[in-house]
Amino acid sequence: MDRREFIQYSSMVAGAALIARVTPVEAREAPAPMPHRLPSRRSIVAPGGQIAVVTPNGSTLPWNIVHGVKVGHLIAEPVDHEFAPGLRAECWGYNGSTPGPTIEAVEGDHLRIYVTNRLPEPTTVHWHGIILPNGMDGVSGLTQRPIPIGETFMYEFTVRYPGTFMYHSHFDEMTQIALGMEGMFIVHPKRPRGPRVDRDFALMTHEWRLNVGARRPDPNEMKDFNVLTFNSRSFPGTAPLVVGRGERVRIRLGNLSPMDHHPIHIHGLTFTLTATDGGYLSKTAQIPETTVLVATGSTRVIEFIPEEAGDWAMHCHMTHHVMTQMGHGIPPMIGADTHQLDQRMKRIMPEYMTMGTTGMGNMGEMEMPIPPNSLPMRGGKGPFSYIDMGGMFTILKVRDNPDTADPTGWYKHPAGSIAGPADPARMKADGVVPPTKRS
Ligand SMILES: [Cu+2]
Repeated sequence: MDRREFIQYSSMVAGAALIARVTPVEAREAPAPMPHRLPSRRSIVAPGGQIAVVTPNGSTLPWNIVHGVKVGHLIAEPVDHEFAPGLRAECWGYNGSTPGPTIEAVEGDHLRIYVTNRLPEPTTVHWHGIILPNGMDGVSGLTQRPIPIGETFMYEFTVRYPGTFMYHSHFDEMTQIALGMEGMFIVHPKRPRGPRVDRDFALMTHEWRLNVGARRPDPNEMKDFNVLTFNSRSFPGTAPLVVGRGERVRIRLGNLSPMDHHPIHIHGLTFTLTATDGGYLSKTAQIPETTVLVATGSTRVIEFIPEEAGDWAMHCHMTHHVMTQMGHGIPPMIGADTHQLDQRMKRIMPEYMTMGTTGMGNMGEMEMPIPPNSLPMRGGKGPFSYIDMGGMFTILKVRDNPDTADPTGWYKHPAGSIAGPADPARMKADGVVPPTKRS
């Protein structure tokens, strides 16, 4: 790194000023979202035509059926994880991923799950929300001794109640959960509850502290999380959810963030809360909402039937949870007079300019000189301009032909249905007087 680069990096990281070479976003193609790993057919996995749960950017734990017992194997291990193109980190997870594979069973199943510990310290697995014999609950020290490094323990229990649950480490929780040791645990009912759904998704919310340029998330962080994720992916690394207009869609949200709840908001529709980790809500208790608060340590299940096709935003509504790494720890510059600073800086760096004095809306699309292995302030490329949100953000793609739609393609809007510049004649006719332009 030469002196000029050093000044640029340190200015940004230390927050002395916001610096950019002014290059429009077109010069640097934003990575396309990951293709959606939808099964080609929606497979039936439980009685009454209940379909398999899809875990965007994730997978499902395979079972071996041995004398009627569903046998699975989780390997707790370090994972070289990609949050989004351009940002990788050394996380911990199960079977090569964080979150680990989604466990999917049917009410009444007898499960035998082996857990092999390939971490550099002991671990356990807690089956969060499942009612089972106490000795299978996975709490280190309280209900079992921790699984030593290199050993395999066996958990065995019957899933007596259906619902949307989770699993996670219960040894050195602060470290192991913060580094990604979590997964969804779904038990389909023997007798379907409510109307059949056409799509069923599982999304886990999480928050991480990954210092800019670092490779290891910091599990000691208590407040200032700078990588926010759905299924451990940050937009534009999140796979979109492709659904059909008029289909009934279920999304199972689980939150094992170290510290925060997440109000998850979906545009273009209203949904109803149909279940929590404690059970199903009766029809009269199913609250219609557009935002559902998912507390840490809980799950929330929502269902909806989208009536408007389009590309709809789905995101945490905490504004700092739709930012990425470089959006944290920067100084407020709005309204600052940086005239003198700019002149002085230009003597040593001719391309220098201060940013952010009129707001920060343009920051994402500027080509900031960011350190290797980091995400820019926010967002990714959209069909009209830069999408100003990143982090815990994904896109619900409502299509008339969801099974053949290109998950990376954008919605084609019918003519005349996009907001655009107002026609002065129309404004005049409507009695809208534009304010006099200030110079
Ligand atoms: Cu959030």
